[in-house]
Amino acid sequence: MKELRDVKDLSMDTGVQQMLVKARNEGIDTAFDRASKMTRCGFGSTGVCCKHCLEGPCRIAPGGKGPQAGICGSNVDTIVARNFLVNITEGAASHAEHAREVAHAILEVAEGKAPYTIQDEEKLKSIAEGLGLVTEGKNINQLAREVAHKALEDFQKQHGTMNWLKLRGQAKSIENWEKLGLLPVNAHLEIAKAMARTVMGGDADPANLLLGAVTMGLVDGFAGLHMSTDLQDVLFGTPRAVKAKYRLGVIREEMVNLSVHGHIPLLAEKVVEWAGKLTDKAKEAGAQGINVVGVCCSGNELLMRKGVPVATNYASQEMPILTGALEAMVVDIQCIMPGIQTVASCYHTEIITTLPYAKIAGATHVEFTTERADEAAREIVMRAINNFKKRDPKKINIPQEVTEAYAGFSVEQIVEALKAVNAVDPLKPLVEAIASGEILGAVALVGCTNPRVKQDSGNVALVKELIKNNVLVVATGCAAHSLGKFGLLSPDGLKYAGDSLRNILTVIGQANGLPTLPPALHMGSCVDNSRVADLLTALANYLGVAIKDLPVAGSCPETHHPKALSIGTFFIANGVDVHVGVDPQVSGSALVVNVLTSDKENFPVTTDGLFGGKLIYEEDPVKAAEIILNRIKIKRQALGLN
Ligand code: BF8
Ligand code: SF4
Repeated sequence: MKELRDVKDLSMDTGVQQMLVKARNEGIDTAFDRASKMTRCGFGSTGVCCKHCLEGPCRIAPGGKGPQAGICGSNVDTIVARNFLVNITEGAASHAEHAREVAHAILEVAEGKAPYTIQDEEKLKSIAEGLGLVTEGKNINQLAREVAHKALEDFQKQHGTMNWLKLRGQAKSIENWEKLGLLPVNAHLEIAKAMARTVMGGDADPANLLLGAVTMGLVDGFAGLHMSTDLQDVLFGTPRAVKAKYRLGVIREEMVNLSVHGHIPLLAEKVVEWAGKLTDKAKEAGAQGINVVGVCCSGNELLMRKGVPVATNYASQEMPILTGALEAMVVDIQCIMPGIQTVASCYHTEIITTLPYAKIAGATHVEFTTERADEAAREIVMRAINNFKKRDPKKINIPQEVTEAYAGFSVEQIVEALKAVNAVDPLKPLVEAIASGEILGAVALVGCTNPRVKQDSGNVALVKELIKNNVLVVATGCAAHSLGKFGLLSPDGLKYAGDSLRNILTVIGQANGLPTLPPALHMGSCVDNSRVADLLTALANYLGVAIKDLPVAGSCPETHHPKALSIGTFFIANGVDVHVGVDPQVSGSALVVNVLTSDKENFPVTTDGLFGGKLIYEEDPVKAAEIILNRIKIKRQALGLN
């Protein structure tokens, strides 16, 4: 058995370290300690293990020693490419389901069957127009119904390509995908096709499988990310700048604490609403009120739109329970560790699952449907209130640290902030700063934390290095939470920025009545990487170039989920370099590595050659920043900028 690591090596977050010590003292296993004990499988981690039929598992031995083909004759390139496509499909399916749930909810709202009210009518109208719908003379519900039908068509149509791809894709990117024959028809069809081609006896051409992965990246980007963000903004409002708090210290001893964890805001929003309505019941139970805190991407959704505090990000999702002051954790889907139930069983905390296809054995299940959203949310909040009295005071230990952060930087909010500098031509100051080199380029810090990596360390170190070099940083997902926890979403963090970046952020901030903008702009949850794509599209269109020409990149230093890979594939398809700091499990195939990283000179087919963007795998965040900076400089040169 491997030895447990020092808690200081597991997370940068002192509150998390404090909870890890508590867990060990109480004999409770956490993801961090399970990661220390888990040996990495050499076959799985290089992608060479195939389990696509019962002749296997077949695994290809490295270095040419041992079997070089599976029993069916699949070679290592086919096996690795097939596994990669399965990974991307899992990610895309997660996001497509998310988007479909929201599209379906909008339809129900339009038909008066679900208790939500459309918050951003203007965005609904602009989406409807973008989809080619006639808006004149139609009321909001009629329009919402038609938009929902257009969204649901992206899961049904049999010809052409997805409506949302045409709505949100940049013209030059679409042209390239069409030329390469990569346009997805509908999300469900492509997901089914990917399953069919990766089954035993399906597609055995590694290059073709990798192109299939690109199509799946487009499914993720348009029928996942873009559709989710667009429809969520319609339903819950487009985010505007908010100030909020981060870290485990947001859990309050005197309150009923309820954490919302997962992804789809249909649940999270209703829980917040009902927490507001049931304050009196909490007081009757002896608490001062109800404190909703966010975890992971549901946390991001609530932070962006409502300024709800964030307790923690992915790898440390068990820690809020260990404070002994969390009455309930309500979850929907994606990135929910089953381990939370094991930890909760040692405390009074109730884990509440809500989706029929995402249950956890031992947890309470309160089925959440949009039709009965109010009843379900009320029951969830009441359960939390009823658990308040079951606390064990001896077990309560809440880390005290809290940091402040700004969030809510939708594209609409960014443009509005820029309008304070140039009302007529808002993008001009930004583009000029990039052209002059005052801003070297832009990087989106995205994705996760991973219990195998010292939590937050990669995300924070990489961003410090980038902003020192005057790179504008935007952030999403759990990586944005890392920045929030360590002051990089607050004006304080500007001390790490290079002079010219600091000046520009200060000018824009002051034009908006703030001391300065933070060094990194929080753009939302993982599906809100669509906002990053929208910003790139706006910049590319302004300059009359393709997205691939822009001096920009994406980076996911602490990757953990297949969704991060499918999002990354979407950006590579748009010609954006994507860095991952965790092994993407393809190293067993030189062919797959060469296609994706495009590092080998004169290799016949590369993502860089086809799309203008490539995969960068580097575990050291400082070295990764250097590689990213060099690529940004190359793209600047190609644009004629020095
Ligand atoms: O969709 S950032 S750990 S919670 S996968 Fe998961 Fe990664 Fe967090 Fe959000 Ni995204
Ligand atoms: Fe082995 Fe081929 Fe079956 Fe994979 S599909 S398990 S390589 S026989």
